[in-house]
Amino acid sequence: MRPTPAIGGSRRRSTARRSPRRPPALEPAGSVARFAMDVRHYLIQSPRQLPSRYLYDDLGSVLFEAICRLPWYPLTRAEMRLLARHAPQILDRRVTSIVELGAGSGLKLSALIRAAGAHRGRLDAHIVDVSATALAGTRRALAEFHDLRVVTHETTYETGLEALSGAPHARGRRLMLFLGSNIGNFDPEGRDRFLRALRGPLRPGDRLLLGVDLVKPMRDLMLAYDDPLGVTAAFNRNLLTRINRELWADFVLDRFAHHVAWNADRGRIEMHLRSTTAQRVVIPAAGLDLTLRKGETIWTESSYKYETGGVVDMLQRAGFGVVAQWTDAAGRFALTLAEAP
Ligand code: AVI
Repeated sequence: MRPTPAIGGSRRRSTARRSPRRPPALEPAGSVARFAMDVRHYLIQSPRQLPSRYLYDDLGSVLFEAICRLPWYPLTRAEMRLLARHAPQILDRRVTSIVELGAGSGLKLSALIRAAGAHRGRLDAHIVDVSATALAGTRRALAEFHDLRVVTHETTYETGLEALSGAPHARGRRLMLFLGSNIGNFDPEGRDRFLRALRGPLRPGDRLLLGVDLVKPMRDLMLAYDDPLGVTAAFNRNLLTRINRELWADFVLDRFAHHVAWNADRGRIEMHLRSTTAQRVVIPAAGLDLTLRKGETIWTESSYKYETGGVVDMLQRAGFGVVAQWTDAAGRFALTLAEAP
């Protein structure tokens, strides 16, 4: 499961509020009532939008795993290679506890542990994810390491971080992992807030490993988010299937096109669903009856891309010192190891 980012600022041509106030969080994240409340809140914004965290129902999570294998989405493979190459430095014997936020399939953590080999010592691993399916997959991926104690936390990052700040911390270094460029799905304000929250439970000497996708030629970015196989389009449109299923809506999928744009001013890829015709959509469980114009879009995700220096700056602003930064040979992706001073 991915992070729970707020939707980013509005598009320039819009007169919309930049960061719509979130609806009150009376319902636990993950409940259908909360989903209904968020769908209502965000779909009546201008421009219309939906929080990207809802892309990851069971099918959405599988589609995302498929995206990670696409030749046009090199991020995951680049990150895996960097993790394997630098594992001995990342995971030396001083690390006694790992916290991974949003582990997905657990394959990255298992690759890191395997590559660290004899350089590592005994470890506890705390995995925080809202998806029970993702946590089960992570447990399976980590089962081969008999000396690893795995504790799963089925909750949001925020609640997981709060729990960890109160938890007793064994001697040794805590290493927090926030990989896959999940940070890219936060708007800049939310990102800075979240990095400060990550810093919160860390003691001096504890570390954060942050995986971030870098700015690259626009053609590569467009292919990564609008792949020729249409997997990303399916991932995007599946959100409408989810709303139909969970909130009894009547979205007709083939009346919405996957639309991707590179917003150079803000340094982000935007994913939208564009209404291909004038149409009415009813979402009974969200109390919505919408009239969409032909060409009107629903903004479903922002994916910010960074320069290596920008990553260092954002970590320093959040109270970290940078220990090391590695990029792949093509300069498309960066892993940054930061430390709480
Ligand atoms: C999870 N997140 C970092 C992915 C990204 O690249 O923003 C989600 C994704 N959206 C479309 N393709 C992949």
